[in-house]
Amino acid sequence: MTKKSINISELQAERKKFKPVLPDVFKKGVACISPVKGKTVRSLASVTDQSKLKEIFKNTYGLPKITFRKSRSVIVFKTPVKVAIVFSGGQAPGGHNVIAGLFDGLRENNKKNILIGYIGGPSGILKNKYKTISKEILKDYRNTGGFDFIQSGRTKIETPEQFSLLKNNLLANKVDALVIVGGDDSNTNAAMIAEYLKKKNLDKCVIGVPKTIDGDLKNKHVEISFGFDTATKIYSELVGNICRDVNSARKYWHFVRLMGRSASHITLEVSLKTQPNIVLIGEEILAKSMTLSKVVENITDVIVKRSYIGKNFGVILIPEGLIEFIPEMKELIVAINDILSVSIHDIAKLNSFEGKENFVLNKLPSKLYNLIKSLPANITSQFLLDRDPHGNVQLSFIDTEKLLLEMVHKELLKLGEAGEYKDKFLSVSHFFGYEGRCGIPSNFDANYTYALGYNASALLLNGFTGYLSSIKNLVKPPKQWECGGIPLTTMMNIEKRDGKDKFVVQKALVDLSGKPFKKFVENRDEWSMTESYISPGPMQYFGPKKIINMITKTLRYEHSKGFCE
Ligand code: FBP
Repeated sequence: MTKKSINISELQAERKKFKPVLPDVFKKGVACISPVKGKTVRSLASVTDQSKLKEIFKNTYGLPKITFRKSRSVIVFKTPVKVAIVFSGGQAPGGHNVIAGLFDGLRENNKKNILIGYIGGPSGILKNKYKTISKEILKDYRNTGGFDFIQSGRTKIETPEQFSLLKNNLLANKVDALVIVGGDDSNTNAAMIAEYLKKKNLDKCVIGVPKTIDGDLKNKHVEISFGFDTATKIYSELVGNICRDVNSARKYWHFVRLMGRSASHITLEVSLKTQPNIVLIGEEILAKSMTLSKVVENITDVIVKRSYIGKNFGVILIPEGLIEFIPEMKELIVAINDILSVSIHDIAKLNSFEGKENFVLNKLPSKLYNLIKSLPANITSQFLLDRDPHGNVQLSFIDTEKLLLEMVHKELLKLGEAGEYKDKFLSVSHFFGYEGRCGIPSNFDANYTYALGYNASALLLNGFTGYLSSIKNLVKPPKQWECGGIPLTTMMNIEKRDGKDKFVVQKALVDLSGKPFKKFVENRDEWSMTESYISPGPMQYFGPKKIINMITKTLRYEHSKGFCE
């Protein structure tokens, strides 16, 4: 019986023929490279935190940076290896190409090398649910979006029992190396697993791969996480279309919330590409310690000013993580988190959601109680929904765009003479999130993810553990990309989680002194009053190189020598 292949569109069928470009260093395969060990990489943590970090990661702290160079001698890895890959966290375009790159790197080296994929994220490791990956079944997934080949999940491996189960399952399956594809939390987990296995004297490698559409897994060693490029191209197309619609009909204000659980990178990139009227950047709001009512006041201000000149329309972009950047709202979320974790058993005994809500609200200090009560009732409930396994509030379920819209509306009604804005302020709200996570990867992401997977095979075949697969020089064509590994522990710092200090891979927020943000600031006043909209159109896979190989403005500006050329 022949294996049923998956349903694919005409575009995907064509896209299957795309051959990702490998960096030149891998021209002759994984066998013809040599890993050059650099100096020990300085950790991003503070000096005091470094000694604590050293205590926790006794076996994997202080490793050198690895850079791969072409080598004349051929290293043959004779003993076949068995490698497992797992997706962890939210989907991001290009995940399947990480598998493809890893698979090809392993197989080109030794036909007997085996790759398995744990199903459904880290819980697949614990349940020992996996599939063996063959060239045949992989072929329909090359250059496709989504994580559906092996799926993903958010289970966090943290208890001693879970670590022991993971170890036993890796041993039972004779897995030599584990590749964890994830964001900051998942790579924190990868670092813990690498340390744990080393401590147990097991010769097993753990390699992380930087994934997240949010673009917040970045630092001086990681230029960007995969998926950000494609997701922002998709959102920019949608926002650009809305801008054009707004400019055509001239009757609505569109409030658009964009994904990005913490950092506002997605919103910043989309705004640079589409030039809407109002853009909120969470990091700036935090730096200016703005209250929710100040944010509302600022938006209202622009709406009124535009209204004076007859422009009762516009587009406003809101980052998903905004709420946590408004100090008083953050305080509220932290207080709710604390109540939820301290009173977990009491809350579990309550049957209705209403009962739980009242229980939590009544435990809040009066200032925070009044704040939450000032929000629309349906939004209040969203603050109490379950936290994710990493203790984060699930911001994708908080309708910030509706919250702001309602508050702005109220403000306008107060301002206008008897119902002046009643007919003038017509609004529409949108949330663009899940729409961007599984798109067919852009050329950049297809190449980048393939290279990340291939590079991971080079790291683990050379016996490295506790490293993040790292590809740099991304503003250059893929052939010139630099490949190697960065110790995971160097990317960690201390953060408060569930009320406790935890070592986690540091999240990168929008840098307010960085070039992308400065470029935005330079232009936003003009964008607010004019219709400077740009409609970038759909992402292109075929056509002029300039268009199909376009990288994000964020990456381009961050690595430009002058000011944002
Ligand atoms: P990762 O950081 O795991 O890549 O996920 C990011 C993200 O897409 C956020 O932008 C969003 O808030 C969240 O996932 C939604 O999570 P879920 O898929 O669990 O609803």
